[in-house]
Amino acid sequence: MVDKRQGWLKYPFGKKLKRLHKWNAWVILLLAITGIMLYLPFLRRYVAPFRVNLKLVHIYLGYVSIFLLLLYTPLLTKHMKQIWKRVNHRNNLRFVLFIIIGWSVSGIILAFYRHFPDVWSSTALIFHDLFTFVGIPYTVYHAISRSRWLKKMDREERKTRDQKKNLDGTQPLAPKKRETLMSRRKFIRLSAGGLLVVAVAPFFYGWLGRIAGFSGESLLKQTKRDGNHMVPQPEPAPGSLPPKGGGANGTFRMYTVTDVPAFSSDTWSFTIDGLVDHPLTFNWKEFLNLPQKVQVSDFHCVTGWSVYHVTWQGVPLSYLLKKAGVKNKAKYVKFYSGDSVYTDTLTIKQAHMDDVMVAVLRDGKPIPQDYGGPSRLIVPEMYGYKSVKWLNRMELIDQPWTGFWEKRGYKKNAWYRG
Ligand SMILES: Nc1nc2c(c(=O)[nH]1)N[C@H]1C(S)=C(S)[C@@H](COP(=O)(O)O)O[C@H]1N2
Ligand SMILES: [Mo]
Repeated sequence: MVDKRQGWLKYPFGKKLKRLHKWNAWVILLLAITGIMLYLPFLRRYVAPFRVNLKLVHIYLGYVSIFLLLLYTPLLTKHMKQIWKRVNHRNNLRFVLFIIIGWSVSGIILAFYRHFPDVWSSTALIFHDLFTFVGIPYTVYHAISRSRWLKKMDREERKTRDQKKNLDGTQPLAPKKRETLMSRRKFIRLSAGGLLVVAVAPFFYGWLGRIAGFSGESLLKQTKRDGNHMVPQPEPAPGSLPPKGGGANGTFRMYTVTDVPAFSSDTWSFTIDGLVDHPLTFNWKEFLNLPQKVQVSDFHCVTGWSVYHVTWQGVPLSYLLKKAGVKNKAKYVKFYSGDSVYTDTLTIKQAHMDDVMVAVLRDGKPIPQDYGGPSRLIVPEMYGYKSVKWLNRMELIDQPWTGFWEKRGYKKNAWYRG
């Protein structure tokens, strides 16, 4: 009988495995490249113009990877049986499957973050990172240790040694002793593994530090490293220290699309201008003398992470708007960052929401320079990209203005649930 099946179905088992292995290698490589580009903090500003599309590509590659996994599933049992006796291969397969399934599950939660509780996506993001920190070095190691040239080197080394021995008239080596002949390959494998661990360790340490909320340096050192020199420091109001929210639960991922700007109370100023009755400029001391409020709120970023019960202290935006006197013509508030690049807007109505403020204290402490200190906008009802860091100017305008991330594809509708 003629086999009428076409393409994939017609392939013999071995060929299917080989094909899947090759495709999987390519997809994982592309996922790694796009994923690392999305992750690395110092690439953020360069990736910004195409970040939204890059993320889409990463997600679609993820679907391809899941599709390959589905094609592989019917072959799994036979494949396992085939390699059962080779412990290394067996463990490799198990580990690779574990990583790919981990990537897939956490990836799907992240891709559909709006449909899951936010705790899911922030947890999924941590696992997605974690699987990457283990999976990528392992894959690279796997590629090196199983590479053709290493196998070839191994074979040639063995051949020459065997030949030598035979010329001497001695017996070929017993299989057990052969192990020692692999020293060169083993050496390369070990050093490759070592180098990989050394290369990834600092990134992992940085990540772990940020996730677990330790950064390998004491709070005192951190404060000293802080490039802002603001005198005096804001006075914590009751409820701010100790934070009435009990202290933030979760960690902020430090995001910036510029170098982190530094400020000093000698030169820092805060301006409200545009369509207002009284344009205002405050120096640091004057700004701190404005009435402040303490508030507890959650903070959500579209990349999947959330921080809960953050206690903020700052000047309510509605107070600033009232003081400057918003003209009837004004429709939007445009926010400027002291990094001179980042901007965003709110409608006048949104800007009057109760919990929108220019924060100066986070959990009772001055906002660190990296996280927008000395003063940042907080819009808890919306995704984090509205919360402009290093905020030092508000302009009242009558024409719409598209903010930094909205210009680059983020949704104009930034409502967290809505
Ligand atoms: N000036 C400035 N403000 C910014 C950003 C930025 O890159 N530059 N990133 C925004 C985004 S997308 C988020 S999620 C939050 C992150 O705040 P964090 O760096 O304190 O975690 O800041 C927002 N404000
Ligand atoms: Mo964000």
